[in-house]
This record gives sequence, C-alpha cells and structure tokens, in this order.
Amino acid sequence: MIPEDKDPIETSEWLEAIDSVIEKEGVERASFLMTKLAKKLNEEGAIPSYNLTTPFRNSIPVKDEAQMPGDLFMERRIRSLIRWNALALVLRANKNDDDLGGHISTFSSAATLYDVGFNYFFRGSEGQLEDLIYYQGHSSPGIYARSFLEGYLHEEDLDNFRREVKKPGLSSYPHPWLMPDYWQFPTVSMGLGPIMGIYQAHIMRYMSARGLVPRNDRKVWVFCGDGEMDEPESKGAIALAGRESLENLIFVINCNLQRLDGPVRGNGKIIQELEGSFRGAGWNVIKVVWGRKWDPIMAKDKEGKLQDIMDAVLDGEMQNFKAKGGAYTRENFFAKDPDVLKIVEDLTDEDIYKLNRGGHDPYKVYAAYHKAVNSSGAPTVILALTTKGYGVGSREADNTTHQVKKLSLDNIKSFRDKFNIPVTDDEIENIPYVRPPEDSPEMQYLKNTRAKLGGPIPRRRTKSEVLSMPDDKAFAKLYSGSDERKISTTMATVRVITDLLKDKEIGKRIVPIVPDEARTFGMEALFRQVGIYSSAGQNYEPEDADKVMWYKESKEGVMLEEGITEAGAFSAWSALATAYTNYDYPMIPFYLFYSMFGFQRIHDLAWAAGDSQAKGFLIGATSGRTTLNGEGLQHQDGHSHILSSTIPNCLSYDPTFSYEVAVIIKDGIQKMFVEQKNYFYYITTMNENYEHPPMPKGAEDGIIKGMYKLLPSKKPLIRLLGSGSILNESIKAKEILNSFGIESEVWSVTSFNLLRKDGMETERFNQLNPTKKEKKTYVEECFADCEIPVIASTDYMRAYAEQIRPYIKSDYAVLGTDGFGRSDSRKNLREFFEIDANSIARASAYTLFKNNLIDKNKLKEIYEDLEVDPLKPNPWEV
Ligand SMILES: Cc1ncc(C[n+]2csc(CCOP(=O)(O)OP(=O)(O)O)c2C)c(N)n1
Ligand SMILES: [Mg+2]
Repeated sequence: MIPEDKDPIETSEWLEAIDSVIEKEGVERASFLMTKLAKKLNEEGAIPSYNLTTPFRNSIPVKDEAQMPGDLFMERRIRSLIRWNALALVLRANKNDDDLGGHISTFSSAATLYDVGFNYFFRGSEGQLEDLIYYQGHSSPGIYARSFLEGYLHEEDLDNFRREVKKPGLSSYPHPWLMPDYWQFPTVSMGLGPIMGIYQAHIMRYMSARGLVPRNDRKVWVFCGDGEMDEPESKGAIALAGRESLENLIFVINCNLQRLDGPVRGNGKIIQELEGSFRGAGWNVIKVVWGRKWDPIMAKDKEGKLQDIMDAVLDGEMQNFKAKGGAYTRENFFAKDPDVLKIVEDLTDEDIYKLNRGGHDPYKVYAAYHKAVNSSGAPTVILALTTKGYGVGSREADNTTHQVKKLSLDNIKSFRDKFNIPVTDDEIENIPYVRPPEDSPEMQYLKNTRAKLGGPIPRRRTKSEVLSMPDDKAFAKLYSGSDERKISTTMATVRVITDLLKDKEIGKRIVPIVPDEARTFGMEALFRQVGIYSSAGQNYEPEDADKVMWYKESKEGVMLEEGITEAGAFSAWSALATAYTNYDYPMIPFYLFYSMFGFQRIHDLAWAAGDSQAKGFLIGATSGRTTLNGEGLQHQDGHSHILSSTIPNCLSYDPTFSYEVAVIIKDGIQKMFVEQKNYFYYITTMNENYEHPPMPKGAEDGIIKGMYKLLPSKKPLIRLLGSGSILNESIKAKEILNSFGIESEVWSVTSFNLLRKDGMETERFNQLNPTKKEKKTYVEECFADCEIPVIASTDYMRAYAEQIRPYIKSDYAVLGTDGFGRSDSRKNLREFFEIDANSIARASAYTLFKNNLIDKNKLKEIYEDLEVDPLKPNPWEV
C-alpha cells in the first residue's frame, strides 16, 4: 500500500530542506541529521524503518556507477551462445526416453550475474589461488555451457549431461565426487552453499591470520536463490560474517521472485526483507533492482510518486508484469498514479515490457560487483532482481517455469530470435550446440578475458602436498596403558591432539574445533596453550586472567571455538578438511562434539563433506547411550554409527582403549595425508573413566581392520564381542561365565562398520569371480573355528552389530541399546538396556543351551544366579 500523504506541502518543505543540506554540506551531514531525528522519534517510541531498508531501487546511484570497460555487444553475443547451449543441453537430455531432467529457468535468470563475474571478477587458478565460488546448483547447465565455449568440455560431454554412470558424464549438479577436477563445492541441497561459504570466508581469514596462506584479495562468492534463503542454514550464520567483517565474502542472491511452486513472497517483497536481515547483520547491501532502461524514467520522477509505487508493489504483481507483458504493466503498475502514467506515455507496450531488471543488465551488475570487491570492512550481499525463465517465451515468469525441461518449438524459436542465435529453422528441431570457430572474435575475446583473470574456472585441484608422518611419540605414549589410572577415551584423544599440536612436522596443521564444549571434553588447557582464534584478538581482560588456564582469545589463535552452532562448527571443519584442495595446503582438523549432536544434527552437511572429499577427524565425544548417563533422552547417542555408516567415504570407529584411539588416529593421518586416500574419520569416544591395559602385541592390524582378539582362551565355548565402553562388560561377563565353568574369549571390535564393508567387498569379489580362489571375509578369517557361538554387545542399537551376521557361520546373538535413552546411573541403564555383564552372560547361556553346549539344568542354575526376570519390560517400548 502506498502511504497516504496528508500534507504534501509540508512533505515537500522537508524534502527541500534535506536536499539543500545534501547540496551544501554533503550526504554525511544529511545522514547525521537524519540519525538525530530518528533518535528523537525513538524517544517517542517510534522505530523508523529507513535505516534497515532503503527504497525499492538500486543502492548505487547512477552517478556513482563504475563503468564496465569491455565490449557490451561482444559479451552479449557470447552470453547468448552460453544461454543457448545451456538450453540445448537440457532439452537434448530430455529428447529421448530417458527423461533425465535438468533446469532451464534458473540459469536463464542468472546468466548475466554469472557472465559479468566470469568476464571481470572471478579469479582463476593459474599462478594464484582462485576465487572460491559456490554456484547455485540448478544453474549447472549454464556453467557447463561456458566451459564448452571455452573449449574445456565438448559436445559429447554436454550430451552426457546427467549420464554419470558411464564416464565421462556431466553431473546433474555441482558434485566434486563425480567431477573431481571441476566442481569444488556441492551446493544443490539448498542452504548448504550459503553456510559453507560463510565459514569458508571465515577459515580463509583464519589461515592467513596464522600465516599459513598469505592474506590477499581472494574472494568467496556465494550464488543462491531467493527461495533458498528460507532455509535456516542460509541465513543462520550471516551474523558471524558481519561480526568478523568478512570483506572477502560476496553473496549474490538471484531474486527472480519465484521458487519451485510459485512466488517466494507473493504478498511481500523478498528483496526488501533480505535487505533488512542482512543490513541488520552488518553486511553491505547492494540492491540491483532496475536496469538502465529505467534510468531516464526514474529521472523524471521528481515527486517520488513512481518510487512510491515501486515501494508498494508486491512480488506477486511483479511476476505478472513479466508474465503478462507491457500493456498489462502499464495498466496495473504505472496507472496506479495518473502522474506516473504520464511519465511512460511515450513508451509503446513493447518498450514497457523491455524495461529491464537490474540482474539482467550487465552495466548494473558490473557496478555492483565492482563496489563489492572494492569495499572493505564488511561482507557484501547483492540482491539482484531478475526474471525466472528469462527469454523462454510464454514460459517466462510462469508459475511452473522451474521444472520446464521441454519447450514447444515456438518457445525455442522465440528464444533463438531473442538472442540472435545462428540456427536455421531447418536445424532447430535438433537443437544443435553452437560454438564459433576457434579464431573467431568471440572465441578470442572469451579466452582473453579468462586469461587475464588467471585461466578458466571451475577447476578443482586433485593433487596436494604429501605430509610426513608425525613423531610416533604422540601415539606411543598411549600404547603402554594407563597404569592404574582411570581415564576416558575422550581424555586420551585430547592428549593425542595436544601432542600432535606440538609436533614439528605437522603441528601447525592440527586444528581443534569445538562448538562451546571444550570444558566438557577436558580441553580447557588448550585455551592458554594454543589460544582461541578471534579475528578481533582480545580487547578486554578475561575474567580469569589470573588463572593458569585463562581464556585466551587471539588473532593467531589455533583453536576454533565456534560457539553453539554445530552446523557452523561442522562447516568450519569442512573448509579445513578440504584446505588441501582449496588452499593447496593440507590441514588436519579435529572437530569434537557431543556425538548426539553430530550426524543427527548436521547429516546433510556431512554428506556434502563426503562429496567434497573432506579429510579430517570427527570426534563424537561423550558417546554411548548408557555411557553418557546423566543427560537423558536427547543427549544419549546410541545410533551415530548407523548414521555415519551411510556416508561412503566416512570410516568410523568405536574404540575402548586409549591405545586403540592412538592407532586409529595414526592410521588416519597415514591414509588421508600420506597415502592421499579420500576418507574422513568418525571416532566415538567416551567420558567413562577406567583403566587402560597396554596394547597386546600385534594388535594394530586388527584395530585398523575392525577387530582383534583381546582375551584368548584355550578351549572357548563362546566368543564375546564388545565395543566402546561395553567391551568392559564383555570382559566382566567372561568372569561370570568362568564362575560357571564356561570358557570364553573376548574380542574388541573397533568397527562393525568396517567389518561389514570388508564383508560386502569380499562377497562381491567371490560372486564376480566364481572360478578364482574364494576369498574369506576378515570376520571369517578371525573366526576360523566357525562353530563357536558369538555374542556381540555395544552401546549402540542392535543394527550396528547386526551388520556382520552374514559373515558369522555360527549362532550369533546381538545386544544393543534400541529405544530412547534416559538419565540414570550407568549400572542401571546397562541393566535396563540389557547390555550389562549379567545380560551378556544370560545371552551366552541361552545360546549355548540352544546349541546343546550346556544342558537345561545348567541353564536354570545360571538364570537363577543372574536373577533373570522373564517379565522385565522391553526397553524400546517403555
Ligand atoms: C534442501 C532442499 N530442499 C528442496 C530442494 C528442491 N528444490 C530445488 S530448486 C527449488 C526451488 C529453488 O528456488 P530458488 O532458491 O528461488 O532458486 P531459483 O531456481 O528460483 O533461482 C527447490 C525447492 C533442494 N534442492 N534442496
Ligand atoms: Mg528464485
């Protein structure tokens, strides 16, 4: 609604007054006066809105626009070819029965936003570190089309769009896993690009503050959709960027006003809404609303009546103006005020339709990017108004345009005509790709622009420096056990990290990361030892300055204390875990968190980290449904290993003893940073204190593969497998069984997930090679006496240990913690979930009885002694 002006004369007096201040004393003085006036208004209880949002127009006045230096017409011809080839590759992918999909309308709205970047701003990787660009996932066809023109991709590549099984296909969206020398960041799951981009810029500053990578004017560009901004992850971390003044970060939000189903804010104004949110978070906001064809019209709007209409128009109406054309726009937009209608009386309906939006005007986009890359002290967001489905005839701005992947011949022809594509009517049904000859002016221009900026992009570095292994001391300390001291595996892990931080070879690459949980994990000594990174340093005296372990923040701090944001802390980990490719400088991050708030909370980011080929350690500290005992249902994790197992390149371990932790971390560094394997590690550690024995001789290989024999027996009747803290219950169960004359052996299973992986691989090999010598799974190799029944017990749901059932040839019983957790003593909880030593003994006795290895009387004796209650409630139902 246009606000009613009750006294236009008074209004114009005020306006004249401020005009005269601007003229005589400048905008700063005018702004000062306005701030004073606003304060006055505040005293009366009013909150003036002008300081968060500005009128619905371009933020950069025409007189301040930086001039685009290149050849506009040449660039338009190139851009048109990119548009055409992007369209062609999607249409061709859908021409046959495979119906592979793809998107046309997203890129068609964003083409100019990308093109201006590629022509003038995005730095390539030749001789420098490239800009890091998070492309909007659905615009991938346009990025491929540019690489095709640049000669990096060929017709057969484009024709293999979305055919990823037989190489060389182009992945549907940006996926480093599928195109490792091309895409750097997986972005198509909405919201991940924005949060990952913010933390990337944060880590870029961290790396240079520590002197690991030089600080320069490298940028992080994040392209995202206006609909995408509704994801909590998209806006959830913008305050961090403002707080840290991340001037190396530029968001470009493609405000085409539509999402998949319809308008983003039919009843509102998404650009204004985003302006307020970002400005409130301390960002520079640059709105690119109107194209230069509007400039002369706006210059005629002396009384601000057109501006009033612009400020009041709803996004739902804006969509209609593009979908329904010039006559409609004249009637429903300009005619809202007779004086405004007059301003456009000389324009034809066609002229009105062609009044361009800022995001489609290379001049306006150039001016915005120029300002963004040259401004300091804050991140920048560019809010660009565009039209979804720009150029696709009748499908432009229609509510279904997002999913268009087939077009009528008429629409294709109108697209061709609009962009002057040299394709004749005879050829058009085949939708041929168009690439001018190598020596044509277009190709020369294209190559020159990229050569000046450091070569073509996207590109991903696949090779990086091979690191040396750290001194063995950090690990060897833990091989000899804890003597009689009771410690937790979390403490053992922190010790390894602390020692690794001091290592001459790799110490500077080790980064401990916590989401406000350092004290929980006993890491507070690191505050003082290595310092907490803060972009501002420490401008206050910490409360505990007189203590040994005071809270030390510093610009060169090593530890990342990210606050209570698991998504943020994980994104920081991810940026460091891919530093080997994005900074050409491998880092070894350790992110420690409550295991319940790990995968369960941020699984999609972890999936993206897998796609990105992240390398580093995730430590699910305080794990185990009954081991973290006093916290209750929402804290006690009994399933993170199931979740981690879903990520193909995540290797997860549930160790019990400190030497196991040491062997696993050492092996992880070896595999990820020396052998350069694309894995990352998830290790659960616990807060339960107990004694740790010395490492049995020759155990390393088994620890790494997933299990080894811990306590042998001469003539075992039964095998007890245990993992995490529940292995201690299996050890106790061995004693109980002994007291009944039953011998057993105990195995420490460090990873049921890896045992399953080995099992799958071996089975598959045998099936594919039936005439070759049959291979044995590692489980089969371990359990050569395959008649001995096996009982597995863990602090995780049964599904975790169930995974190896196919490879166990004897009877196999599994105990676990299915059901919601609750708070109580560890003893009571383990009884409740039936994973304590008595329950293990019970399961053993029953299995032996079923296998005729003990008789009924013996079973009865054991059951009575263990006080087995047949009516005990089922733990997953109460
Ligand atoms: C997390 C997630 N949820 C849903 C989708 C499905 N999806 C893909 S594109 C899209 C609409 C995107 O709209 P917008 O962000 O405005 O981008 P535009 O295509 O308009 O530029 C949706 C819902 C997704 N990719 N990721
Ligand atoms: Mg959109």
